[in-house]
Amino acid sequence: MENRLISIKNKAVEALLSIDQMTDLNNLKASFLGKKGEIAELMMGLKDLSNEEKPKVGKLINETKQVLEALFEEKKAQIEAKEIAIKLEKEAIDVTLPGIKKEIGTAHLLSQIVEDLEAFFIGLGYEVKEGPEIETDHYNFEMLNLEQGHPARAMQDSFYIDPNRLLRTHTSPVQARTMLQSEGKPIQIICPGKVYRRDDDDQTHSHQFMQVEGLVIGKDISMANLKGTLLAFIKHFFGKDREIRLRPSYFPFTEPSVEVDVFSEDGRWIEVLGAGMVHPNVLKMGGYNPDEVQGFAFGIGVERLGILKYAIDDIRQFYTNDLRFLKQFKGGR
Ligand code: FA5
Repeated sequence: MENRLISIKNKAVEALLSIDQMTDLNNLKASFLGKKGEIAELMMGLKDLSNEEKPKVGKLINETKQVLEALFEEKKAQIEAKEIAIKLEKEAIDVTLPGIKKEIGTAHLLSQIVEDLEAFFIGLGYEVKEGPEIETDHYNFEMLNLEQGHPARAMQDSFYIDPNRLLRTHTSPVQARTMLQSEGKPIQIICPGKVYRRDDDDQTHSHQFMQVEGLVIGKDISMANLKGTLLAFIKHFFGKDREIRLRPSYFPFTEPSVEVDVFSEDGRWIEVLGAGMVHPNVLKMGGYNPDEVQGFAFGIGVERLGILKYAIDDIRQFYTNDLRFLKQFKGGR
């Protein structure tokens, strides 16, 4: 019997060496220590022994049973420890790993310039207005003293959708719309937005670009008010005393008219805006009496301002979405 018990013990030790899963352990334990296991089987055999042998053999079996139970407990603890270690490793967060950085974009340079202009003019008491990009011939030209067949229409070669509608060639139609809405009351507005022309693209021209229109109407408005406003704006925008010049010019909707050039870093005069005193015909069409009120107006080319301020070599840089270009301008919102 003793040999039998030793061999059971050895068998268990050997079997335990080869497993590392809890389910295998439970099965193995049942085959040795379960109700129908080897130990139970030996216990059953006790009844056939003599009264003298019974306690002796019973004791031996019990001892073996206890050894086996201890072995199984030990293995169970080992497997549990291993399972916890695996779980911990899987769920571990390495706080020293670099994080995932979210890149935060910035407003496009053109938007930054427009926002700067808006802030400046709002500070002077102006309101910001908007108008449609698809305009009627009526507002884009006729209300601005450019009737059908007027030779000056050729100055703004246009994209027509049908004989009456076109992509607006300038932001000036918002002047006419605002005058009609204001019903003779004083006006002080700016209007930023996109405009379109059949201009050939080059370093300083684009077929689509941005303007900021300005219109002031009231009593005793003079050319001196226009000049003072433009000089204050240019000083604000460039942050220093840039050299500028006002050139006499012609627009059908202003009289007298000027164009304003700013001296660039590479020694060129670059035209940034057109302006003038609102033509009496335009005032009349807008519902104002030119004998009682006067007005000045201007139309600023937004890209041209950017080109001058940041020494940008080509207007097309604004539209090609090259991040290397855009990332240089991280101001704004
Ligand atoms: C006008 O568009 C007039 N409506 C401006 C105006 C408003 C005059 C109110 C008087 C009173 P002009 O065509 O010159 O004018 O354009 C105004 C500005 O837009 C120019 O000075 C220039 O800065 C810019 N600009 C004109 N054409 C282009 C173009 N193709 N690409 C980029 N900028 C342009």
